[in-house]
Amino acid sequence: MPVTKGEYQVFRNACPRNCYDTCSMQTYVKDQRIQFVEGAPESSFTDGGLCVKGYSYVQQVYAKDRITHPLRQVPRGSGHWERISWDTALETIARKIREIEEKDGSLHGLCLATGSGNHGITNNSPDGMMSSLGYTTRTRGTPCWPAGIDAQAYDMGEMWCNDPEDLVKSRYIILWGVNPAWCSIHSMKFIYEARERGARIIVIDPLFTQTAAKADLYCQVKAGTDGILALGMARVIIEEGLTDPDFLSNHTLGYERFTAYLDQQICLAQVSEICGIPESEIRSMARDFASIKPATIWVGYGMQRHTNGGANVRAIDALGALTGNIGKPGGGVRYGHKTNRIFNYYAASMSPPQGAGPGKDRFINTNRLAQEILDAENPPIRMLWNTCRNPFSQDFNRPLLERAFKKLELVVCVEQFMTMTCEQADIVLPVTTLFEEDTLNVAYWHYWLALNEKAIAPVGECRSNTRIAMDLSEKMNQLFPGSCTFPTHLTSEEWISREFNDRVYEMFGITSWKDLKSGPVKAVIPREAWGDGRFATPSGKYEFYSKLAQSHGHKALPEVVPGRKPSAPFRILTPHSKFSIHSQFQNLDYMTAFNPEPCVRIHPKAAAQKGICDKDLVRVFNDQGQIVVRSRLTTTVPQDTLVLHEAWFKNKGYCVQNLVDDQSSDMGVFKTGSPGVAIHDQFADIEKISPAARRFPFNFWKTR
Ligand SMILES: Nc1nc2c(c(=O)[nH]1)N[C@H]1C(S)=C(S)[C@@H](COP(=O)(O)OP(=O)(O)OC[C@H]3O[C@@H](n4cnc5c(=O)[nH]c(N)nc54)[C@H](O)[C@@H]3O)O[C@H]1N2
Ligand SMILES: Nc1nc2c(c(=O)[nH]1)N[C@H]1C(S)=C(S)[C@@H](COP(=O)(O)OP(=O)(O)OC[C@H]3O[C@@H](n4cnc5c(=O)[nH]c(N)nc54)[C@H](O)[C@@H]3O)O[C@H]1N2
Ligand SMILES: [Mo]
Repeated sequence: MPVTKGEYQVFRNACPRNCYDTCSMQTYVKDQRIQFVEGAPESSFTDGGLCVKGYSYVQQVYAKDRITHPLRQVPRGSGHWERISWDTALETIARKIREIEEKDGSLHGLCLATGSGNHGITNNSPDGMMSSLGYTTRTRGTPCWPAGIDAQAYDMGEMWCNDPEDLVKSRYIILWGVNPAWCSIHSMKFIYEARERGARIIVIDPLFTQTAAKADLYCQVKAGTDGILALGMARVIIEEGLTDPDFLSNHTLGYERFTAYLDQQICLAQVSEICGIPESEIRSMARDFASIKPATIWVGYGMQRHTNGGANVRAIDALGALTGNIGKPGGGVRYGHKTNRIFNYYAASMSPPQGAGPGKDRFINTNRLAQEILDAENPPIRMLWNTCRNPFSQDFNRPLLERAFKKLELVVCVEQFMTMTCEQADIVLPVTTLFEEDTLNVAYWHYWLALNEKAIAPVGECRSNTRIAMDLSEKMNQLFPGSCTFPTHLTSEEWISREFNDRVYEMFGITSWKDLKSGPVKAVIPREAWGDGRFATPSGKYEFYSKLAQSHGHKALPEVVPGRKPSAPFRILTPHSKFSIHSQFQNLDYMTAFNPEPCVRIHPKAAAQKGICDKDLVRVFNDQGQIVVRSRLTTTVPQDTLVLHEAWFKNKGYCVQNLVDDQSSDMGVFKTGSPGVAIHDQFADIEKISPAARRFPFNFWKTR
């Protein structure tokens, strides 16, 4: 039973967005309606506060345009929608699945595309649903962080980092290609506290972000050159004798080779020219980083979304090892961790039905969905089950995606809103929000675990991902007995309890998952990441020289790898926005009030050269496509760069993926199964739209 506070019933919730902060929440319900939400006070990370998106949840749940019943569109893309019953929707889907199996003799023609829409642990059920039908096609990988994960795995054996709450112990903090003031606002308080205790804050980012505005030193690196900058710093640290000899001799491998490489190949004058930072600044940053202890680097996911992103992260890691900051309180090279992924993932792990025979799933690169659909054959991908993902807004090479979707015979989209992807679907199934289901959440950054309770009944006919899987299983078995093993009648309590095991209880210091009803709990952390100096690499040491990396086709040392060659005059960056998480939230009225229109940010000097003034209607274009949008002149962006934040502005036709292709980054296959994607190695040109051209009706998103 929820706690009663005055006139409210108060429920425990956890924000399931794909976000560093994964906030523990409390939800206030009166008359079966959510009245307001707040951050849970028990979590010292969330600390009673939410971000701007979190506070707008109430509006998201009750939005007038939320999809609340199943819909069918005939023909696909026509906008002719009709309301259908769940029974009709599930039967149509079940019959199609059977038809595919009969036609192809396998279910590889059925593809599950999942994304980061909801990270609740029992929300892995779509995966389980596929396994319970047989052997299907699945997307594998992630757009977030793969290159950096592999880089850290080569260097240290695994991605692992200190509790972000220990940032307060740092005396020197480099925020390298990360923008927590927008993307992890709860981390900022630890950074501020560190500064109050005397720490210096450095931001390295091509954009002068809101985080940079709070820093003591801002370093405007040229995008994709972070590796060279780090190696330049490494050279200074070694030359000036500022390394940690004990750490190097006891806990590292390949230091001599690394020094030899730096001696031979790294010249500070060149470094300065390539990355656009004065030599004196590189020297002083290197000296400070090496001599002020403990020092830490937070490596962001933004900076590894390059064709050389993994190599760049390896070069940055090396700074932590050279100075012996790794394994220390307030130290380390922080990127993320998966140490709390020790649940049973029961919802994801189902067996195929009897008679499915031997077989295996077919995997496709999640970051190249369009190309993979086009390439798949024997059998082709016939049906797409799209859930927790909005490819038409978030996937790469949108024109190609349009072509790929034409190949599909049935597209099912499980959604909350009529997204750009729903517009390309045959059937849309309405899904619950976090407040309408029970689940659990952990983060990839902090170390808290929170229960998410069902606070209200599902809005309209919405069903959770898990309920949908149960219902499809029931329908499959009703029509084709024995065709699906997914459980049909588990209660949400049973789903949750099946995720727990003794390791989880031990890690979080609880004896029953029901303890979480009294509030979130934090993992008992015995020591800092790599605090005992033993690494998970083949040698057990920090590997400057990684034979494993070499065997995977990379350089053994963290060497300079040149970035992608520009194919147009401007680099385009499409980073994450304060007002949205990807395609979510910006569509709400609250957000439109703060951030009414998309724009392209351009430096005034570049704008002058192009004859562009503030708020002009401009066309940003490259070989792949175009966007028509208003300009915003700002000195926060470099002169050779255009910035278009990714987000779904409803009815504005704005989609950055018209311009962003699916070029892979260098690493990611080792730990995530697919390479990352070079989201920030993209190029375009810009021109003002003449008043004459404006008279013609302009389709904002249509490609050339
Ligand atoms: N408000 C909000 N919060 C979010 C998200 C969101 O969409 N909105 N998304 C969540 C998710 S899924 C993720 S993966 C994380 C992402 O979190 P971040 O990695 O912080 O995401 P970005 O803002 O895309 O990129 C961070 C910074 O990297 C910079 N950058 C790009 N290229 C380079 C480079 O070559 N070198 C350097 N030094 N910097 C570079 C960008 O200019 C940007 O300021 O945030 C999570 N939190
Ligand atoms: N150009 C450019 N592209 C990018 C990025 C970038 O920086 N620049 N960032 C990339 C990154 S890091 C990421 S993580 C991806 C994110 O891309 P996606 O994974 O597509 O992320 P979202 O838009 O947050 O969520 C997808 C959909 O899930 C729905 N959803 C929410 N809750 C639920 C639920 O419980 N069930 C179901 N079925 N659906 C739900 C939402 O309504 C939303 O439409 O985008 C990537 N794309
Ligand atoms: Mo992400």
